Amino acid sequence: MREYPGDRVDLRSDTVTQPTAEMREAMSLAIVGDDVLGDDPTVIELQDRMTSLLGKEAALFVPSGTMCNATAIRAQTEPGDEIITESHSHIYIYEGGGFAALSGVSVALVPGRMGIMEPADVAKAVRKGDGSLGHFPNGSMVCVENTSNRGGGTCYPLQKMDAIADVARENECTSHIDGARIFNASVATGVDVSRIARDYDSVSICLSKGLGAPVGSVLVGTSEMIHRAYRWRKMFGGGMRQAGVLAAAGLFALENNIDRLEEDHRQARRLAEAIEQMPSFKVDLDQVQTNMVYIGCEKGGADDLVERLSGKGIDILTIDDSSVRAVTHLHITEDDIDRSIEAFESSQ
Ligand code: TLP
Repeated sequence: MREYPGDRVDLRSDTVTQPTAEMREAMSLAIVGDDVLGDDPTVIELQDRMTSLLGKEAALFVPSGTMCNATAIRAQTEPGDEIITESHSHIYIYEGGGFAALSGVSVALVPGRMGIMEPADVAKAVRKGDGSLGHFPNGSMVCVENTSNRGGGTCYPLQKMDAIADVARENECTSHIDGARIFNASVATGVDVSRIARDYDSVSICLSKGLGAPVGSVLVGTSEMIHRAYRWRKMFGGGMRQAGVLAAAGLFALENNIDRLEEDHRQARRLAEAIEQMPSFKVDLDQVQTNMVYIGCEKGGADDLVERLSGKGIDILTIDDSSVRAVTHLHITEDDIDRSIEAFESSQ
């Protein structure tokens, strides 16, 4: 389905999706109020819907995935605490160090294989202030990213999710899922989102990635945590007024765009399998579990590859000097994948 202007194939991210005509119609019909005053019925409906989908007590609509994680961290830690997360997690790599600046916490990094942490490694990384003669920060929150973006769009096996939540609980830590793409994980593994999140205190979910809404994320968790998060959202500048226009896009996305993620996964797999055959590029097919394809190229060659593909109408993203990323989403057609394969082929 190509619903954006131009004929470029934009594989930089699933964040590039534009609202379709039907989604725009739903947005234009939204009944709105003032969400800071708590009376926007469409925002309330979206929060209620997410609460029930995730099997939690309450939810909060926020402008971005980054603010969703930041709010979750601020609401569940104290300055001087430490969060525990995977060494390539979005929270650590791509959120501007917000955990330190906005919450005053340090970070304990856990190694991952394809972005997936082992429960035993998480346990090893938890340090407690008590009993350390005041030496250690207080490890108080475990953050798990599912799917793992830098891991390649990989999914946590359910039993690992459960075991990490157990480790968190045993160590008196709260547990958080950066579930920017938790619906991709659910569709790929066949496990309901509420089951994936069952043992976790909080989950942040993006509507503006594969689900196709233009803006918005939702934080879910206990009523008590959401009550605290509400105040932090305000302080971080994320209190929005007639936000129902955006929430309507989110509701439309939940109604129409979850099952179709399977299509994105299939397209990513097709692209990955074709590129894997090309001698100049490296793709680890084990990593390709959802809508992402990480591609290795020669050292120092990533920018050059991005430029060559760009000249052929294909946009991808540089990750580091020897790797790039392509992400499928609801605007990418079979034909776009054929064009992309040809462009990679002729850019070797
Ligand atoms: N990820 C973006 C970039 O920031 C890298 C992308 O193109 O993939 N958690 C995860 C796992 C994410 O991948 C992202 C966005 C976020 C949080 C933040 O969401 P936004 O962009 O809404 O702040």
